[in-house]
Amino acid sequence: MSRLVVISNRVQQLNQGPGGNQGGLAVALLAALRERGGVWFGWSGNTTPQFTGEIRDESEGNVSTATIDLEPQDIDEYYNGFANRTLWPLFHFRIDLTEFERDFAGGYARVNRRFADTVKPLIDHDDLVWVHDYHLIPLGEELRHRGVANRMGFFLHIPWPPSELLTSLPSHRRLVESLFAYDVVGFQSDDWLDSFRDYVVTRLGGIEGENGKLTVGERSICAMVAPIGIDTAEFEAAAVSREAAFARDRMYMSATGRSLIVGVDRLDYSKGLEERFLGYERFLSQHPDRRGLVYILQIAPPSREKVDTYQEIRATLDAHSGRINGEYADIDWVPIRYVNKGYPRAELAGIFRAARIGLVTPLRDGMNLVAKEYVAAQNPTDPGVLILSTFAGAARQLKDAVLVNPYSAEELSDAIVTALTMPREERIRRWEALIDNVRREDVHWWCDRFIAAMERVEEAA
Ligand code: ADQ
Repeated sequence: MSRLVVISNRVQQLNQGPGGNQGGLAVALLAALRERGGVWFGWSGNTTPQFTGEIRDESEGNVSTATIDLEPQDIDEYYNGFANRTLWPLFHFRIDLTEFERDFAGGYARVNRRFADTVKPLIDHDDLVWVHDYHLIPLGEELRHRGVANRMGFFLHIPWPPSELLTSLPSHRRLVESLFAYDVVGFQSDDWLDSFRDYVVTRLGGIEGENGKLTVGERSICAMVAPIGIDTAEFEAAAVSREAAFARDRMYMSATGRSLIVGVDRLDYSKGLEERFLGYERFLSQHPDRRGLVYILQIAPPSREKVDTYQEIRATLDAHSGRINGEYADIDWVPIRYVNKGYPRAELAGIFRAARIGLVTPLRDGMNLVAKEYVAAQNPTDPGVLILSTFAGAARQLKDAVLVNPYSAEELSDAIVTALTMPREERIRRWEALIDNVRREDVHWWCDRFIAAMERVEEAA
């Protein structure tokens, strides 16, 4: 069995122990690494005044992590620049927020070269190399230039934009061509793969073959859909743990007899938080009889705070929650509890289980794992209702959720009423269909599916 080399912007540290707070992705990748042996390589999160390429490694059995420090300029141009001011907004269809700076593109190329230079000596002849996400699209090509002939795959965790949007990126052609250095390129849903295929065929003159094969000039890739899942068994267990029960009781005691609506998202404009607050406000204004009987708990830990648009969305949400609470709160009831911090996974699972409604309404999302976590945490005999945006990759799998257009305050308001009044039998029926998918297509299934596709590739040259 070939070893695995995982490369991503950030690396999950080993040795987290049982009290650790690993997400499902880290759990699955570490499980695959332990099964095969291998290395996980990426940026340490630290800066250094002068890039040296020095690798810090840590190992545990047959698995190691290897990290490098980057210069402040790298972080400005590559991470806060091209990755999060250019690609992230553009790939989430927010051309209005996309910044096009040559310095960003230059820094992005430089950091990808730095990654390639430093990781290359860690790759053995027969290793499978699996690169993750938009930070590292050109890495495969940089590795090929350095003579790496291994089987290589790339997985995009975020959406792939329609060609009309992508072509607004000055370097769009080079970026897409560089993906042809990989052997396998994976997307979260059919929608994103369709957009990618459209670009390749209509703009690059690529040719479609069987089983996802796409050919441009001399190079062929296998382009596939591999929807990511969660570690469902782990999350289901977390939802009935002592920590979860404690969190659930805290929620119940603080709001006896009121229905909890929960939202948990990184504070990011792609998550549709502003529209969610406005939809909830519409619900409060249209249904005076229901005021006081429900409340929203919105948990939104800040992210990417160096990027201006993230400071702006934070200020906007502060303003909306303050205004809505000011307008509707009473001496014994607050309609929105808005919390800007992270919680341990078991507590989160308990909060999900206490919630009558899970509100997952991104404007655009590659997949969205919170939707799946909400489903996994429910009580099978009295499950809550998932309200899910049709623009999340997860909506392709979770068809039995109450699907909404998150831009429409009226639809959101109606969906809340539908969920609050849904009979128990219907809740159970929908939940059973949802959990069936969340269990079957979990994160281990996803990982195995992608690795199997890489294994099917004949060794390059
Ligand atoms: P994200 O945009 O980060 O991921 P998501 O899929 O929802 O979005 O994952 C977020 C994770 O962080 C979830 O596991 C959630 O429980 C956790 N989390 C969020 N807020 C938290 C809090 N306050 N406390 C503790 N944990 C919290 C990107 C893409 C997604 C894609 C994933 C995986 O944008 O579309 O689903 O990668 O591929």
